[in-house]
Amino acid sequence: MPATFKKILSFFLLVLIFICVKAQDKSRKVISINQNWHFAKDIHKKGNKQLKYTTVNIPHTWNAFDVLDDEPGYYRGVGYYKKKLNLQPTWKGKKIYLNFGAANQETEVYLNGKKIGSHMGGYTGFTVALDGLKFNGTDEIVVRVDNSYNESIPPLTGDFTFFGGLYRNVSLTVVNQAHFADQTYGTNGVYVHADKVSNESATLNVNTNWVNTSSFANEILVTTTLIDAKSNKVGESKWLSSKNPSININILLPKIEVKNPILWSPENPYLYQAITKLIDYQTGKVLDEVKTNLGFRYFSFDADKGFFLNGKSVKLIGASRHQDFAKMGNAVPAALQVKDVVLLKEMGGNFLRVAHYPQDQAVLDACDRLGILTSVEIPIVNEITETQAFTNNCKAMQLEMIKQNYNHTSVIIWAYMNEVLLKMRYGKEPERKKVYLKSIENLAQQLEELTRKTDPTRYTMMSNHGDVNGYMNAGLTKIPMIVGWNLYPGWYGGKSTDIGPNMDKIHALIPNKPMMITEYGADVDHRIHAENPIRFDKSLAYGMEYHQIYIKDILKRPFIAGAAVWNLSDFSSETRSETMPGINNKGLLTLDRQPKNTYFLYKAHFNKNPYLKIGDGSWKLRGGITPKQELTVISNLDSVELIVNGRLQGKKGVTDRVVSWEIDFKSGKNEIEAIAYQNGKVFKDRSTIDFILQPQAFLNSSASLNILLGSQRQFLDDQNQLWLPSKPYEQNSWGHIGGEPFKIKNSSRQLYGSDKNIIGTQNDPIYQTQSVGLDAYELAVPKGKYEVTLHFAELMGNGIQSVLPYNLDSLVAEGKEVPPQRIFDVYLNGKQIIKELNLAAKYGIARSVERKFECIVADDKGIKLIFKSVTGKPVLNALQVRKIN
Ligand code: GCB
Repeated sequence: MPATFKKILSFFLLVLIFICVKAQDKSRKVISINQNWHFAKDIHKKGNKQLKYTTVNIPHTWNAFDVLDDEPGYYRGVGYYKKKLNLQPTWKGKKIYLNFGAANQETEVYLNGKKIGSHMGGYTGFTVALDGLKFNGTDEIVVRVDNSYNESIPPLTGDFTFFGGLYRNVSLTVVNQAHFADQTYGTNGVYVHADKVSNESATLNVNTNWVNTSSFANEILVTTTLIDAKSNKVGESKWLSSKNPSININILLPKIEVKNPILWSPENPYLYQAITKLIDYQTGKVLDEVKTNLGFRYFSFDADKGFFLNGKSVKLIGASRHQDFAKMGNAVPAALQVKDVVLLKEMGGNFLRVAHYPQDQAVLDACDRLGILTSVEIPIVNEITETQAFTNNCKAMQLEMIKQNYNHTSVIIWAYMNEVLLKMRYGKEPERKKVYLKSIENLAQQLEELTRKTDPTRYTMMSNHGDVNGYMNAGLTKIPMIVGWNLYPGWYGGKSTDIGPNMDKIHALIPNKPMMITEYGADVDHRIHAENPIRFDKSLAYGMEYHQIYIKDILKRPFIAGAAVWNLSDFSSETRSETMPGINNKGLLTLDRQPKNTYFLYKAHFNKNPYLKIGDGSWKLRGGITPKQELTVISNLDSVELIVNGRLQGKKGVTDRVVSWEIDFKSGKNEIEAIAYQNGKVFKDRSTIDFILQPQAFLNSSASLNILLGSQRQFLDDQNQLWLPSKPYEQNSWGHIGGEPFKIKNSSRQLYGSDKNIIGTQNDPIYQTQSVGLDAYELAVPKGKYEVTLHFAELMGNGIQSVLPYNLDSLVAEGKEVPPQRIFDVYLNGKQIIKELNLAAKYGIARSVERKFECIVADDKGIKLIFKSVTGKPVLNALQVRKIN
């Protein structure tokens, strides 16, 4: 080995030793134990004896994959995790805690076969003391987690998947016997908050809880040093105990006064740090040390003028967030969770509704760091159980939420009920219903009091659905300090333009209460496009229209303190059907966090930097029967020039951040460039879009055609095949003859096709629309050999899921559909290819059926499919024609 290399190596070794010694010196160690657990599902619910264990790493959920299949439902039961602990001999005599970021939803913890702790509720952290360790290499922990329904634990129901498992980090904390802790709430026991904050001064309060498990006899000194972002000391506070301090101590340190604090805000999320130490006064030895980041800010809500931060009016704009991610369920590494906050920040958002439950500490850490204000809530969703056990669990959760997130500067609101009148119980028993409503009011009142008492520095909030009178009559709008409204006109009911007038009405009815729109949104399936968007088509274009209207109306009204889009990203909701079964598509981002056009729209509105984006840039494969189609550019610049395939389309002014051109696409690749100028700077965006021009008289040698019947949308399927809407037949062209688009009314809602989960396919939109009662399908094609594929699914009748699972305008959906009475034959160029097809009887309701045929066209009569009824009306959902020779 060359001498210089040796030198470098020994230098690094020295550094490593130094780092290790430093780490060992630390009075408090937190050691991740996420790796190498043994896991087994208790599918027989018989205990863990005959279970088959596999090795997993945490975060882990046992539902990551069973929600991906086509069948609705997922495993809700027991799972066991076990692990041998790797304990360092130097930890003997120390206090060791086992920390869980969360486990969904009931947990029991065993050490060497003995139960040492338990926890109820899936979304808050908890800590178990590891007392009685043997330190002989055999210490083993077993964690039993159960995500079954439990009527005592919220959420009882909800539009999201209750993934089970140890889905947040698990760690050990090793501390001296005298240490900071507030074990009841799973925190380190140090709580900081600032008051009397202004530009000139601020007061920092540090409340410490510490335990002295081995009855440490010396006096103990507790200190907090406040440092700024450059590590300059800004203030200090000290407290000295008497000798023989007691076992549990709660001490509020003398206040720290700070002069001219740099205030925390979305523009400047400036963080200080409080370093709090527990010191042996005699020896000076630091027994424990906890570091807490904090910012100084003051804020208020006003019923007429909205939200104020540090004395300035600020409109809260952002989104709600669920914690799951594509193919991971809720077991998502912290880095990905932080990325969500970064995406929200880049969008120009300043607000995150952490919904419908507390989330990973990494999320709020990121909000503190990036300047995103937040509200956090416990998961009382849709309904309650009127029992003491349920009430107790709600209160315990509320306390855990507040204590565990207390130090986050970003938090300004604690919330506790979401649409609690949505699943109204006892609808047909008025007297019993009154009692139920009273129970809800009581629970709300108790949670409100508990919250205000535990944390008087923040606001409280409850989020209601659109039944304004219902909430007022139930006394619920009086209780919280802010009322949040989840409003969906233009989606579940009404028109998008109703949002402004609706809010005016609510403000007039409850004039003294600050309010926010805590939810609004429309399903947008990123695979679906429409030239003439309509409600429920799930197209990007409809989502754009919807959000444009809402943004305008929200910005116009100062009394709307803030608004949070539902949702930042698509999320798992196993009970949903619709175009992507199991997923709620209201995200601005997809489940794997790809931005949709709606995200770009928010970015153009709220990110102050110059911005230009070809909105339809991600629609990389599109088509139509004419080359003329609209192309949208999203920008916050005044005007934009568009160049298509080298030809300037002219410059246009931008209105409400959007500008569109009708352009002539050519078949094949189209090079698109958008250009804008501001203050001598040039901004550009480019995109290449493949266009399939589907001529009226089609079919050259390589052509193929994928057609949706009863639909007006374009669909890009998972195999990247483009499906275009059918059209009525014209001579020398192609199209359907006869038939009506399938339509079903779900209560007062006219759905787009069907919302049923189509079994046997991931490309549900191919089957969710159909032509009913069609006579024929004709295609004028040149001579040759063709493959003709017919796609069917019976859409009528009660299949797996026949109604919208979520019923926000409290309309009772019709549960029953008339069972189909339909049998039909199909002929291809005169030859019978399908005889007496009875989809319902043969395949069941809502199951995809694909039938492929070949035909040779020898004359110039083309392809003709004839549909003949035996009983009822024939149907066809989609059709593919491909020239194979
Ligand atoms: C709501 C609920 C939320 C749902 C959302 C929707 O009002 O609070 O949990 O996911 O509507 O998309 O229907």
